[in-house]
Amino acid sequence: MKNQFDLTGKVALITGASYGIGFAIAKAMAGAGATIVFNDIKQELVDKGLASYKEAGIEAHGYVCDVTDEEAVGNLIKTVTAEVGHINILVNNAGIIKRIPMCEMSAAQFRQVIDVDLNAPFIVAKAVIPDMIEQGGGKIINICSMMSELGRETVSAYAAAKGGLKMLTKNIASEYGQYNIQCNGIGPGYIATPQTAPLREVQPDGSKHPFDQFILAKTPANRWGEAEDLGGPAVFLASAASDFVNGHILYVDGGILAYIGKQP
Ligand code: NAP
Ligand code: GCO
Repeated sequence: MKNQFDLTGKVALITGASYGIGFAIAKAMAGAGATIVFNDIKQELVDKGLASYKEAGIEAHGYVCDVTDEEAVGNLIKTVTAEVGHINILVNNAGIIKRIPMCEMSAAQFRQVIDVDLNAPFIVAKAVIPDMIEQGGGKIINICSMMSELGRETVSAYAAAKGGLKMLTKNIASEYGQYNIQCNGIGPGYIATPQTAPLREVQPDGSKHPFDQFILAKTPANRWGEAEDLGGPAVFLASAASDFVNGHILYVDGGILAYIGKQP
């Protein structure tokens, strides 16, 4: 039987994938046979990423590109298509968070988060879709969040962006499904990466950060996720195994969204 999860011959562009979730997804896709292309905002991060891929035995192609810059993204897609090949899989992974109480947040700070977490996935998706249509199809995976569904103190811009990204996902699926393009989201739970490091810092007295304890209590799996937990779901959504899955958000959260919380 043909392996439905095989990505041999596919080119995958994963944004912001020098480390963290993007890197883990790229590693899983490379394991399934895909050629990996990634970008990051600075040359030093691309170099760091290239070294990590090499260490993992992966021959990745790294480029400097700010995903919020429409012209730079257009040039990136042209360059990748010429140097590596047609992009079959796009993972909109690059993202930022600002944890600031809403009434203390400036409009400029709010816009910056929306720009990276919502406008950029639109910019990159729209840059790859025409060629995917010409190639007969493609896969787009948007990295959403628990905050695509839930709110909490200090993350108004992030929640607005990730909620918007969920709906952009559904809209891309609706608009381009007829061209054999599947656009789905992955909603990671709380994953141990640099982005969440401030929430896991050990306290001066050696105890766990209160937020760390809060997340463990909210997660039936009773642990933080590892970036590697997202590899399998990403390969599924990038492969023929998910050819009739479209506009879906796959939450990979150890059960957070299913759980009312620990009884007192
Ligand atoms: P991370 O460790 O902060 O990595 C994000 C990457 O995106 C970094 O390499 C970052 O570069 C890059 N990036 C930021 N702005 C960019 C831009 N304008 N252009 C190009 N690259 C840019 O984050 P992560 O935890 O791996 O998260 C990856 C994605 O998953 C994000 O979309 C995040 O919101 C989402 N997510 C994370 C969690 C979690 O618990 N960690 C949960 C749900 C969803 P710099 O280092 O220069 O900033
Ligand atoms: C926060 C966290 C979250 C996670 C993630 C959850 O401050 O609440 O950073 O937003 O990063 O997106 O899925």
